[in-house]
Amino acid sequence: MEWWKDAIIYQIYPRSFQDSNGDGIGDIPGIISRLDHLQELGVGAVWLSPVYKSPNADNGYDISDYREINPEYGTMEDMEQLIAEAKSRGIRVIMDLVINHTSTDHYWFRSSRDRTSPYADYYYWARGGANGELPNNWTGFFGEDCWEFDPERCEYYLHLFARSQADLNYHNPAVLEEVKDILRFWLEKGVAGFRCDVINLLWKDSLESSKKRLALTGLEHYLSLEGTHGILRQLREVLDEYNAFTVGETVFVTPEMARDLCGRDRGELDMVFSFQHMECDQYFIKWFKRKFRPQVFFDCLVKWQKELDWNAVYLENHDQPRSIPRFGSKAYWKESGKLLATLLLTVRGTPFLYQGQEIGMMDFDFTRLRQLNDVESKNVDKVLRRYHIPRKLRWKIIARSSRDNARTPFQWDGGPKAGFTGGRPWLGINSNCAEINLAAQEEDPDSIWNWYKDLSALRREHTVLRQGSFVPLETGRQVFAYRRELAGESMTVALNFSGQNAQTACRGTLVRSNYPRNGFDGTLRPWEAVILA
Ligand code: TEU
Ligand code: CA
Repeated sequence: MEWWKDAIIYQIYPRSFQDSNGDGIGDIPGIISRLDHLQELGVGAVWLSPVYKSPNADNGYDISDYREINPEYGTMEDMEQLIAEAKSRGIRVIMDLVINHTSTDHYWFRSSRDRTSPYADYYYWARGGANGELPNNWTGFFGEDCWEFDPERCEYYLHLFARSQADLNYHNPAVLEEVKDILRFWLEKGVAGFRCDVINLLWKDSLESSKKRLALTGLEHYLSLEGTHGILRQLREVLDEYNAFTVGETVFVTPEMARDLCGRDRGELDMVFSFQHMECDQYFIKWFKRKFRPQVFFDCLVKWQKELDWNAVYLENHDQPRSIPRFGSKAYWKESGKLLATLLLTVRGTPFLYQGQEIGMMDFDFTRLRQLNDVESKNVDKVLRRYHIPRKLRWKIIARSSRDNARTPFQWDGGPKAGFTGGRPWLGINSNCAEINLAAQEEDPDSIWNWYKDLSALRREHTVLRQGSFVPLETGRQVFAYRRELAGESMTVALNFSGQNAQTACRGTLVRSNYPRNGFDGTLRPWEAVILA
């Protein structure tokens, strides 16, 4: 059995986890000081969002040196110490691998501006039209054009994300060799694997214009193409030398595409992050929100459970708003937080838990754009302004979907700086930290934190919760129920995604409920989660 089928993986957004030196920025020594917290939670691995050298246009997803630690996060010695100290607690370290693009500060890019340099073809360079037209009509992920003119080279370069994130050109085999070396560098240091950023976009088949779309015109020229599969198989050869693990972040992936990316016989990735269940409250892209429909969500989860034998499961990450206000209920904060925990830790697959989720952290309480840091939110504001959308509406659209919702500092205690820093935090701390914080929840046996710890232990105790098959039972308007089965043992989970009582046909001996009760008769209280044997 692969270790990652037994583990819970915890995502750390280093900037917001724990500051150790009072500069207001989370760092690696801060992470080391909190390893006991992760051990208590029973996690088998941590995935670190990027800690490489970066000018932070996109908080580390714009890398300027893959072999250096960004000084604000610490030193290479700190990183080595983190790997060692985590290991001594049975925790593996997974790095974020961002290889679709580099920062325009990377020396590859700087050299690439010179057409005679060995790096000249490391990126997608193209000429525009005679009348100042861009090389093609593609549009980027962050709401801006995806071409930028470089006065030195007198050509445009492609950037699917921010202007300072230039896409690497994998038609040039030297680029892949560079990436392999980077993999070896980190695997030699003892990291267990990689979370591969937008990995299904690597290969662009041509730079031709496409049919105009509402968003992301050009997508069909780079979404999960054969060229990408070839690259992944070559990377796998390096990864296999170290028995390393990979999870791909794969935007717009369908189950069919996912099977080609992480099927056991493919020799590519081990699992992928699907986005489909995160799209149940939106029209096409996240800026067009609609009411969350639980049944659509359940059906989507069931579809993925059926179509893939194994995959990553998640409800939060650093790009998504928090899960309780989104899929749960503010009024039933504690109950719905525990219900979502139950879902995450009892469906089949490897659960990924995002920092703060284990204490039920909520979306930010900012009231104006000025308080945000996210490059995506700022770009989208510019676009909306271009369409003369009034300020109030712009803010409403951005506040609901901004990635900064999940990026506010971790709330360790109820103090004014939440135990995150002694200085001025890089991003505002949620004022609810007086009520929602780890210290308070440690004291309270009935807290979300203790529920996570308890379920994590339950999962370790019962093989059926990790390895058992998934049998869907009910996907109604309120109730999601399923059974896990393994060699005669079985466990049933029933979840009420509503603020009203609900009926389920599930019966059995009560193992857990997020309400105090002795037995179970089929009536679920508001946002109740039960596990039955
Ligand atoms: O995200 C890729 C991605 O397509 C989206 O999640 C995106 O961030 C946005 O929410 C679309 O509306 C990955 C990283 O997770 C993200 O933090 C980076 O900004 C992005 O790639 C570029 O590296
Ligand atoms: Ca710091």
